[in-house]
Formats: sequence, C-alpha cells, structure tokens
Amino acid sequence: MSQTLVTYELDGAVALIGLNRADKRNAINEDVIVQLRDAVMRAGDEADVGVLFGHGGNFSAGLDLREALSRATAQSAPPRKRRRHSWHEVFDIIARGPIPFVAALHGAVVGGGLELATAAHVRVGDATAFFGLPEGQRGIFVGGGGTVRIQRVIGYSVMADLMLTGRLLSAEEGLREHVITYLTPAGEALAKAKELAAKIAQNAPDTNWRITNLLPRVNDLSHEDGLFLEYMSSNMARSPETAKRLQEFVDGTAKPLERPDQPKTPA
Ligand code: 1HE
Repeated sequence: MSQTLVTYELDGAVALIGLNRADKRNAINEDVIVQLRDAVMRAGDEADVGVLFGHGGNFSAGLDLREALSRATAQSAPPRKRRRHSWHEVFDIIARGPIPFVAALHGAVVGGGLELATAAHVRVGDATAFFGLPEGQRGIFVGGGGTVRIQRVIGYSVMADLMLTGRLLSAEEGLREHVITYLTPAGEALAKAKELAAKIAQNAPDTNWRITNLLPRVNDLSHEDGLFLEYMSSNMARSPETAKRLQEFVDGTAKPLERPDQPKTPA
C-alpha cells in the first residue's frame, strides 16, 4: 500500500484531509479506509478542526465496487472473530472524535461518499455537487453508518426516495434537504470550508467537543434524560478559558457577532 490514497496537510490549527484516488473517482476501498483512519487520528492529535475534501473532479463515488465484487464472489469462509466494521470505526472517529470536521463537496457525493460526508459536522457543496444513494441499483445496502446518520440529516422520506428511485439531488436540492448548509459557485467549496474551519478553530475546544459529541447523543435520549445530560454538562467545572472569554465580553473586548447582513470580518 505505497500509494498515497489520502493526503494530509496541517494548515495552522486546521488539518486538510484529501481523498486522493481521482482516477477512480475517489471510490473508497479498504486501503483508503486504513489511510483515512491514520489521517483523522493524526488530525485529532495535531489540529483543532479537520477539513475533508476530494482531489480531482469528485468528492467520492462511494464504495469501491470492484473490491466489493471480488469480495462478493470470493469463496472465503466467514471470519472466526467478529470485529467492528472498519467504515463504522473510522466514520465514528470523525463524527464523535475530539475535533469538528467540515466537508468540502463537489462532483459525485454518492453512496459511501455521502456517508463519509455526513460524518462531518458542517458540509459545504459547490454548484457541481450531486448527491445520491444508488445502493439499490448495485444490489447492496448502505454500510457506512448511513442508516443512522444520513437518515437523521435528510429524514426517512427523502432517504427512502433516493434509495428506492436512484434519484440524484442537485447541489440546490441538497441545500434544500440540508445535505449541505452552504452552496458555493463551482470550484469554491474547499476555500469556503477552510474559511469556516478557521472560524470554528477560534471557539473554545471544549465547546466544540460538546457540540460534536454531546448534542448528537441527546438525539438518542428521552426528553428527561436529554435535559439531565445538558444540566450535567453545563455544570461541569468551567475551564479558565471560559472565564477568560466571559471576561472579554464583559470588558467589551470580545469580537462582535457577525450579523448576516454585515460584510464578513476575516476569520
Ligand atoms: C469506480 C467507482 C466505484 C467510479 N468503484 N470504481 N457507487 C456508485 O454506484 C457510483 C459508481 N460510479 C459512477 O456512477 C460514476 O463513476 C460517477 C458518476 C461517480 C463518475 O462518472 P465519470 O463518467 O466521471 O467516471 P467513470 O468513467 O464512470 O469512472 C472512471 C473510473 O472510476 C472507472 O475506472 P476505469 O478503470 O474504467 O478508468 C470506474 O470504474 C471507476 N469508478 N466509481 C470502483 N464506486 C459501505 S456501503 C456503501 C455503498 C455504496 O457506496 S453504493 C454506491 C457505489
């Protein structure tokens, strides 16, 4: 596995992680998963925010169907020991790890590519992006956490529609269905994702961690348990950073909030 299938670059507090298999439309095989795991682990150690993107003309064409075919036809015995599915493990490190991730999406974002994108916390798409779940056409099923994550993002009715009919959503439709929350002109998703990542890196890391780890878990809880967890969290010992940030606001030295109708201040 000498080929660099996933690139890694540290840009200040932001780790840039790129799928680098453009000739195969960044289809995800097991070697990609192994390298992606290394990259996101490293990002968690070194960076405050990660950005996921695809080299070439697409984010990702999903599961490597050639590899899937050779697995489907190989006469191999079932494993003696069960292990956690490698995609679940890596996508969970992204979704529930120590740092937030922003995904920059363009071209194909389909199948496992969409599952990877929805493991990120903020998604930016450019005008070339299209989204779909063609598993039905391939005779397979989502396997990268899509049943849990994509269903939460777009809801059962849209997910079932995409899977049953094979319909692809345009970038505009993706924005409407909350697949992405930012839409840029063609070729500008990565720049926008970097800009957002730099902004996210300015938050207190502990607050970012609660946004990425506590908030999604509350979705799985009852009303009572959700409020209890929120109460416990808000009463956790406050860090010196919290006091410093509150003091800055009280002193009038904190950066003002950027209102939607004002020109953006540099991050
Ligand atoms: C691939 C893959 C792939 C491209 N696995 N090799 N994913 C899909 O069902 C999507 C399959 N791909 C496509 O529909 C198209 O390739 C695209 C719309 C993404 C791009 O089209 P295009 O015209 O730019 O590229 P292409 O000519 O179709 O493909 C270029 C090369 O990439 C070609 O290889 P080559 O050796 O002939 O040059 C393709 O075979 C290769 N390629 N996509 C393997 N996916 C954990 S469960 C998740 C379940 C899923 O992800 S299901 C969705 C699978």
